[in-house]
Amino acid sequence: MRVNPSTVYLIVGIIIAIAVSAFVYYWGVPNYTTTKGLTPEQPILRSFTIHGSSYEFDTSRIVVKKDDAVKIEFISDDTSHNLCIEGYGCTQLVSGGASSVLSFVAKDAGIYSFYCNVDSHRQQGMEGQLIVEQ
Ligand SMILES: [Cu+2]
Repeated sequence: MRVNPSTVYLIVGIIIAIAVSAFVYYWGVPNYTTTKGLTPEQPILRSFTIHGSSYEFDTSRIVVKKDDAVKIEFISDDTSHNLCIEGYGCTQLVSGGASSVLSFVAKDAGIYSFYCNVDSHRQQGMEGQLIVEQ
C-alpha cells in the first residue's frame, strides 16, 4: 500500500501534539524561572556620613550607581544646617553636634547638587555633587 507523505506528516504531527498535551496535563507547563531559583536583585546599600559647618561640607563629591539605595547621615559641626539633594529632598535642620539621615534610591544617572538650604549657606560654599553612574 502506498501512503501519501503528507498523511505521514499529519499523523506524526497529531502524535506529537497528543504527547505534548499529555505531558502538560500531567506535569504542568515547565517553569524555568522558578526551577533556576532566580530572585529579584537587591539594591546595593551605599552609606555615607557628611559633616557640615559654616560654610562647607567635609565632602564635595559622592559617587553611587543607578538603582543603589543611598543613605546619607548628615552631622552639623556648629550651627543650624541641613543637607538637601536636588530631586531627593532634605534632611532635617540640625544644630551643632546633631545629625539627620536622608535615604533614597538613585533613580536616574546624572549629576545632582547637594547643598545646605539655610539662608545663603549654599552660596557661601555649602555645596557638593552627587554623581549617579549608569
Ligand atoms: Cu548651612
